[in-house]
Amino acid sequence: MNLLLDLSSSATKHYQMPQVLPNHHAFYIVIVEVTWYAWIYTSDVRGAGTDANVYLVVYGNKGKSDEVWLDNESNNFETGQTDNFKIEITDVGRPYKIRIGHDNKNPASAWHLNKVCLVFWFVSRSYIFRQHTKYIGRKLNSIQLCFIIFL
Ligand SMILES: [Ca+2]
Repeated sequence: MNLLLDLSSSATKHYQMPQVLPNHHAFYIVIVEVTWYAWIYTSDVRGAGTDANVYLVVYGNKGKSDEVWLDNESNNFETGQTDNFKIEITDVGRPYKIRIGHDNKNPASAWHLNKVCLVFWFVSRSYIFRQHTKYIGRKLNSIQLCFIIFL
C-alpha cells in the first residue's frame, strides 16, 4: 500500500490567512498535519527511566517535523515502561530516521531507550526504530542528549 496516496484523506489541513503579493495576486499556504501514534519503550535495565522532558523529531522523504514534546498526565519513561502518545506533525512522508532526546532536566535524567514504534493510524502502518545500547543524559557524565536512529 502506498502511504503517500493515503495522506490526503486522513490529514488535517490548516489554511493560513491569504498572503497578497505586490502584484495583488493572493495565494494560500496549505499546511498538512498528519496524526501518528508514538510508542516509546524505555529499556528494562537498571536506572533506565528518566524524569527529563522528552521530545521527538521525525525525518521522512518529504521533510522533517518540528520537535514534538512527549508528555501526558502519567510519569512517563520509567524503567521497563511503554508510553503511548498521539502526535500531530507536518506531513513528512515515509519516515526513515528519528531524533529523540531530552532536556537533561531533573536529577534522574539519564535515559536508556529500547525502541520507538511510530504507527500511522490511518493504515495501521508501523515503523520501528531500535536503540538499546547506551544511556543519554546525567549518567556516567554522558554529554549526549539525544539518539539519532535510522530504520
Ligand atoms: Ca519519568
